[in-house]
Amino acid sequence: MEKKRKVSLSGIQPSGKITLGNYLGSIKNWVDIQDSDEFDNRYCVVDLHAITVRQNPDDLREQTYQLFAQLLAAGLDPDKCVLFIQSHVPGHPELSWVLSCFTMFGELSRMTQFKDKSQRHADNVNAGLFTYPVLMAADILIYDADIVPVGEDQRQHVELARDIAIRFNNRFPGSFVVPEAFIPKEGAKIMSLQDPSRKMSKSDSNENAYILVMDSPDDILRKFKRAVTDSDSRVAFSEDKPGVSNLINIYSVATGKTVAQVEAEFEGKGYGAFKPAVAEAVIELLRPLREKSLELLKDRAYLEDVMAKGAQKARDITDAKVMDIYDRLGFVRRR
Ligand code: ATP
Ligand code: LTN
Repeated sequence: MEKKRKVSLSGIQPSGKITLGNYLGSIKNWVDIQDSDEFDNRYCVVDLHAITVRQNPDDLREQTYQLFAQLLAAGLDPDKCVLFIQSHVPGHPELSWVLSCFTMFGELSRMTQFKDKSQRHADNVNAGLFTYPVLMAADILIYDADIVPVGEDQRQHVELARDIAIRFNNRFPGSFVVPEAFIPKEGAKIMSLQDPSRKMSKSDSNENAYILVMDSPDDILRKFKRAVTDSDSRVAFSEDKPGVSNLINIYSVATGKTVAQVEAEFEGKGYGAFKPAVAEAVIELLRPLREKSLELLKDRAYLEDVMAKGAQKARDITDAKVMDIYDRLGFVRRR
């Protein structure tokens, strides 16, 4: 009998335009995991999560198309992975309700993303923002995912998904696989170019703080030239030089060189040479992605076709899982 492969699942919100941080911290790893051929892969655009903060409907729809095109352009292959839009698969919110009855108020209150976002959106601390991690747990557990490739900031949410799975399994043994976060060593936390103590975030109000995957080469060069660095001009990785360390990290991931190699390459050369080199490496890294995305976006019918096929594959898996969980809970079977 063919051995069952382990499952990798992840999601990304269409809450804006994606940054270099999103690409290096998550999407690039999804593609690497897919290409390693060791896992069954499921990746989704989590539009249900995006409405926990107010979205303009036209923008949300457009951002969803754009993000979907970028995932394909980055190398996700619909023949090798199940790629879909979360709202096309009703099993996710169905399971989310069930899991919310196995999640404690206190657990959700401790989530740092909730605390953070409820401060940033103080006028709209809605229940969805609070139960966001439960829907994320449903995204993960419904596929019996073994690994969840995400950036460092999502570790706490994956831990909660584990706790929920363990609690459910204690009452109904063997219901869910207990997942693990899969966080890359490099690229897991790309920092803001304007304030290297904060992560690069697409919702930053200062557009010089982030590089977008769709930024033009001129914009990328300009933003790196303006990046905040430190008072001396040595290209060296150290805790007291967070600005230049972030640039070294980016250059290292973009070129595949080690930190030591990067330091050696720019020994005695200073930021004047280093910043344009980082920009150049990132421009070349993102160029194929940007060009392919623009091409894919011209053919909406093709994108919609890929979305529909992905959703169908996802529903085949999730409908059966929801039935199994409903049976365990004691619900009368629907026909
Ligand atoms: P927002 O700014 O709207 O909160 P975001 O930029 O944090 O959004 P998400 O959609 O929440 O993006 O995250 C998508 C994925 O990208 C997650 O796996 C997350 O861990 C990863 N990620 C986000 N920002 C970074 C970053 N600066 N460095 C590395 N990974 C990141
Ligand atoms: N919370 C994540 C997005 C997300 C996710 C998921 C990631 C939603 N569902 C399931 C991994 C697995 C974020 O904000 N980046």
